Amino acid sequence: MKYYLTTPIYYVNAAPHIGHTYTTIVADLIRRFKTMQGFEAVLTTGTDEHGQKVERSARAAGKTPEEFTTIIAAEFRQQWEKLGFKIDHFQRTTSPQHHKVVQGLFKRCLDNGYIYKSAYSGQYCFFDELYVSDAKPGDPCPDCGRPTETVTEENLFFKLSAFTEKLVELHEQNPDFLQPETRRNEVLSFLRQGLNDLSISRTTIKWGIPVPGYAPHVFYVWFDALTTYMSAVDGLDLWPADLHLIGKEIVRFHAIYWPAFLMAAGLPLPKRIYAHGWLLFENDKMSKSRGNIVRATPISDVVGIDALRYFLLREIVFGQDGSFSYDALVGRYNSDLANGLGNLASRTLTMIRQYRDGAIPAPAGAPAIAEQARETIASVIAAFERFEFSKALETLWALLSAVDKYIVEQAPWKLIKKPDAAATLDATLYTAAEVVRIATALLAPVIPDSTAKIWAQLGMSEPLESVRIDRLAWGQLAGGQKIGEVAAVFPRIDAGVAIPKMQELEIAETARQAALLGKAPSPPQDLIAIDDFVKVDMRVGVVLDAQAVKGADKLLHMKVDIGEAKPRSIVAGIAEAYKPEDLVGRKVVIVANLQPRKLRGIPSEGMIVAASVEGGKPVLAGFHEDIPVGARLK
Ligand code: ME8
Repeated sequence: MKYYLTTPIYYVNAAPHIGHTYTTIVADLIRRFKTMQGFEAVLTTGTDEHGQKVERSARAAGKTPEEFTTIIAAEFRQQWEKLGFKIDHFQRTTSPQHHKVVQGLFKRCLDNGYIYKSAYSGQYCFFDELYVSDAKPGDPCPDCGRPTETVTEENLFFKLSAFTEKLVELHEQNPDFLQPETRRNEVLSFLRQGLNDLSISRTTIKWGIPVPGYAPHVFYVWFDALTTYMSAVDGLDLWPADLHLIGKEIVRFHAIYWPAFLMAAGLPLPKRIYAHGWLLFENDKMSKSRGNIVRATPISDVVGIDALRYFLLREIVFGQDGSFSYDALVGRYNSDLANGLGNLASRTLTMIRQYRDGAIPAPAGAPAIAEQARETIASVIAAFERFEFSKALETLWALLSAVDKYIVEQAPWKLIKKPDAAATLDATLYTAAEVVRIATALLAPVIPDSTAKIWAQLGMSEPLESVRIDRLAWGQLAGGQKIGEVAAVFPRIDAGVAIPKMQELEIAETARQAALLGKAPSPPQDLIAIDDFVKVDMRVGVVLDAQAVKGADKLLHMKVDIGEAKPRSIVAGIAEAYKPEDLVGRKVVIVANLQPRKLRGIPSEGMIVAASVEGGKPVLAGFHEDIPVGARLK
């Protein structure tokens, strides 16, 4: 039985970052999981290479669109290879075979009467030579900020409006077609407002697939891009896809346009679309413009791809937005992988080596643990099926904790000293080893490299990838099996060393990718180390008294209590923004370890912290919640 799944095909006007990696990790996980369930699982990803923006990026890089797209497509492909993803088809929209399939799909829609010619009016930025979709007359160009102008050209239109009812029916009758539920509700409420027809060609753009019989029209990006899912497996009997994995911002294209195109062409629809949330970086949305994008390879170079895979899948509830941070990544790794699974595996195997000469004892297990393991197998598989990865991992770790506790209670190191406790010791070691085996098999789709190592240490002869996860049962670990060499699979990570290293590699990787895109690297920021920051002693203070300073319009002289024996005398240039009487009793922030100086003859023993914009008045820093005087800012 086949299981065909896809990721979005990524735009080549940016190089791969952790957001693209996130979707691809999940796709790789599902592919591995389905394979372990006995499916012939096939994964397609690729690159979206046409359109005006790509044409412009190529020009900016001093390359032809062909040269430019080839470089960036190769970059995506190499990254996925380096990260160990099992990709079956990497489809580029510039491949001639893809062109043929797009043109074929168009022909079917045309023959079925769903295509017509009409005038298209849209907002256009002449400076950037770019159509700005969803803009109104006069709206600024999102790239350069110049006002857009309305232009009219003849386009080919797709009769999307004819599919409103059918699409409502599709989503109403198949709640699984689009998940999670929130996305489905959004799409249904959008559909119920009715759909407009869709322009699917352009004559102003050169870099695209020619519309057959309508030169000089080329396909507008989405008709071209979505068809990749079919063109990648053309003639392989894999359509319809079982799953399209996407990010939530492209739901409309996948859950409305794509099924409508396929309905118009009389072709089967994909079975399921799952739209996940966004990855935020330290609580801010990752985006190119914010410059807060992180790349996966510097992380995998330092802590390994499995650390990143585990973190993203455990920390983020799949479907919702979630944050990435280096601290959280290292924290999760140390607590769950190094101390959790890694420690359990090495402790168990070391005891088998020491107490039983490296041979797994005969099957006999603690009934309570065996029962929990049986339930865990069922619920982890069910959670994977529902794409509830964090829940699956949480359930599995509950089993690992139960075994840890069980080992401590049984205390094999004491049992070994009691001649009549041999059977109990055997049962204890078997129970622990069997849980390690089961956990390793269940985790293989999530952390394939590390589980393969643990599998080898357990002495298993069957390759891990060929284990049938759906036939996993308690008691399959063979007694007498000789374990392999024991080594730590998840050595503890020192955050103080690993995080700066990842950040350093990230800077180098950003520069390398910028060069690839033909962009000048952004000027290096003057970053300070945490040690520099902690030198600044900032304290919460309360203003006890404030007076104007004679002959100085801007200055106020304050007495500020910062929790010391004597209030500080502070002179600050805030008189234009604050009246002295309004300041008394107010909590403020003071830099307490500045060298004292005199202003207009008055000693100033610190600085009051305020923010201002160029030419604007200062605004004092303060707090929404109460905080005692003297508290230090960190
Ligand atoms: O939209 N968090 O390509 P794209 C989570 N070419 N996922 C993210 C992410 C983030 N911060 N950033 C990117 C396109 N992604 C079109 C798709 S499909 C026929 C055409 C992932 O390069 C996520 O899967 O902008 C998102 O949908 C996709 O990358 C967008 O990639």
